[in-house]
Amino acid sequence: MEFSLDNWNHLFKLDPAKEISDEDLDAVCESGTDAVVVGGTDDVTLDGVLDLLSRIRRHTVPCVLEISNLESITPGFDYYFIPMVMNSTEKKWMMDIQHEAIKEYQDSMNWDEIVVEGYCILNEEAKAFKQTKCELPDDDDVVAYAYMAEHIFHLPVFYMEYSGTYGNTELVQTVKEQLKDTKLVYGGGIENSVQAREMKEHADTIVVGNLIYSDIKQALKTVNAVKDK
Ligand code: 1GP
Repeated sequence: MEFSLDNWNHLFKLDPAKEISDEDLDAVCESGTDAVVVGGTDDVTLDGVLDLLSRIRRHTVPCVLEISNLESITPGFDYYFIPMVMNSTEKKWMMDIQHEAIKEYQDSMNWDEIVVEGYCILNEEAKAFKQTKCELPDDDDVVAYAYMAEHIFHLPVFYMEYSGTYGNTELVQTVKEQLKDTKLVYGGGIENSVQAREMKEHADTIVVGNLIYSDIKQALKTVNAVKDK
């Protein structure tokens, strides 16, 4: 059976290009989060990914690689997330790099461990937005992308990516109302438990990234904020 995010409410995302102390990394892994995702945009190298993998592996928390580039793919993770950037203006980010990856890795791909994410990047300032040459969709566009993720591509996940800025809760709610089988993941700018709880009202799963590096104490509190619900 293909893996689904059914019971995952909270994820921490660690960036292989950023430094994290053992103490903070241990706290993240032991926080009660549902999984730790390794993923980033700039300077994601195999060395950086392997370093985080080996350190996270000292703990029992599930460990996910969100694939940024072909060079940094490695075995050893529990799950692999494959983004397809739906609002990119270049086919490359929706289709071609995934195609390239399939040609190279098809024989070793285990679909019990793979989740394809329909990404919609909604912060123009985000590195990923610029790198993947995205176009900022209006609200109706976003809802239509969500519809396409579910009904055309049958993707298990639609990811509203506001990386670096807190998103529009009303739009997250509207998108959630649109989706039936496809899970809604929200990520971006969560700075405290109130925001974590607010986004979790609508999204199935929330992702906390930057806050780990800017305020670890607040980051850790977002786990229980979401689990209490
Ligand atoms: C980034 O969606 C995640 O891919 C989380 O965003 O880093 O802004 O928390 P932040």
